[in-house]
Amino acid sequence: MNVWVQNMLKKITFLTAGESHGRGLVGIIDGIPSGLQLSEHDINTDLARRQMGYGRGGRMKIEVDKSEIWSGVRHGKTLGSPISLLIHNNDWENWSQKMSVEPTNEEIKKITLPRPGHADLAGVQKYGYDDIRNVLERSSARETTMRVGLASICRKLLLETGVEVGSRVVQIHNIVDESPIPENLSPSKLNELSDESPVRCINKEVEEKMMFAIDEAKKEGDSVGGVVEVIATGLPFGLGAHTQWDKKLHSRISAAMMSINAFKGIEIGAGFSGASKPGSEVHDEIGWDNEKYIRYSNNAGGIEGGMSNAQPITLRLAMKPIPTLIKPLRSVDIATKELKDAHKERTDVCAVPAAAIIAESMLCLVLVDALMEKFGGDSMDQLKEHMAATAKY
Ligand code: EPS
Repeated sequence: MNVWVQNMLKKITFLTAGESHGRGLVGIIDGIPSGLQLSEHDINTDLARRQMGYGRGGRMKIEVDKSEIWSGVRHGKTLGSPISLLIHNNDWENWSQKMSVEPTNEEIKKITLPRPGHADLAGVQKYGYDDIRNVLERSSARETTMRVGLASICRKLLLETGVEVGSRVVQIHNIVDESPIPENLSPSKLNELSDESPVRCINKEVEEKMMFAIDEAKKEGDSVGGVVEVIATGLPFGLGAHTQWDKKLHSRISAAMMSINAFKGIEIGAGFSGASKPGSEVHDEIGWDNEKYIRYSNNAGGIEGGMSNAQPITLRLAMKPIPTLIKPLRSVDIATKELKDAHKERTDVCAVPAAAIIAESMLCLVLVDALMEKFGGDSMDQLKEHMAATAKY
């Protein structure tokens, strides 16, 4: 790679391809060490989690996302070579003409009414298209399916090194779950609880209100956003570095998170609430328990000076409401310049629960990258030996 190209990932590389209503999704991840046990089932478990959630539209009834491993794994273990995945779109059979690779004689209606908040208008202006479909197919959150697929490989690696990543939904529209994550609940246990909830909220009273808010939005032809919380535990000191802007762990995590469709904000630890407090109330005091350093709080969210500090990493991510509205906003026809309502089609009212899984996935990718950067190793055994020899907790 050109050394002048700054990449927020240092040791692993991944790429996804695929249009929302094309044949399917393709993904490659490179840099995963050899000897990691991996099956299609591992990947499909996370894909199924991403498909859940109250407020999804008709599409998720059509798709049953299953990944095929095309390379990089032999007899159930990674080879250290690029791992490639393929996920078919079931919906493709309904779109084979509209999304045909070859020119088609069928008349395909162009989409000319850009949706405010979507990639539509900026995309057609940028590429010079007269059909918004050429933009919306790739800007669709369908693409995140493959990110979750590839990241599930990272999640497996993390679990083998004692790192767990979990999430929950803490806000949908204006309904907020103020309760903290119960003490001593591991991220995996948190996921078990959240996955049982249609909105991934672990507070039953709030869950009901969140579902009601989604129902109300649906009745109004509207959409709602929300906030997800992501947590990672079991990390050693020193992932990331304070020495350069792109080496800082929180800049790498933030870049990954802000790449998720409709994500508009990130808080690390106390986040924005810290801005209005004095330093004495924000910074986490240091203690010693005769074996290791302890902290009396975790307002830093597990990262100080751009490095992990062996505390849980805690993040909150804000997702805006989905821009496709059944009761559309005002727009302009890009063909005629007439004032008209924006394009509407089948859509989700709320995708916040699914977005929590995508946020977990992006964190898994960044954490594996940072782990490989610090400890290295061509095989899982080497990585674990390096960690056993030098990791401090
Ligand atoms: C999306 C629109 C909907 C969503 C889709 C994202 O799809 P469709 O246009 O086929 O109804 O369901 O999300 C997914 C397909 C997915 O897998 O998450 C959009 O426009 O972003």
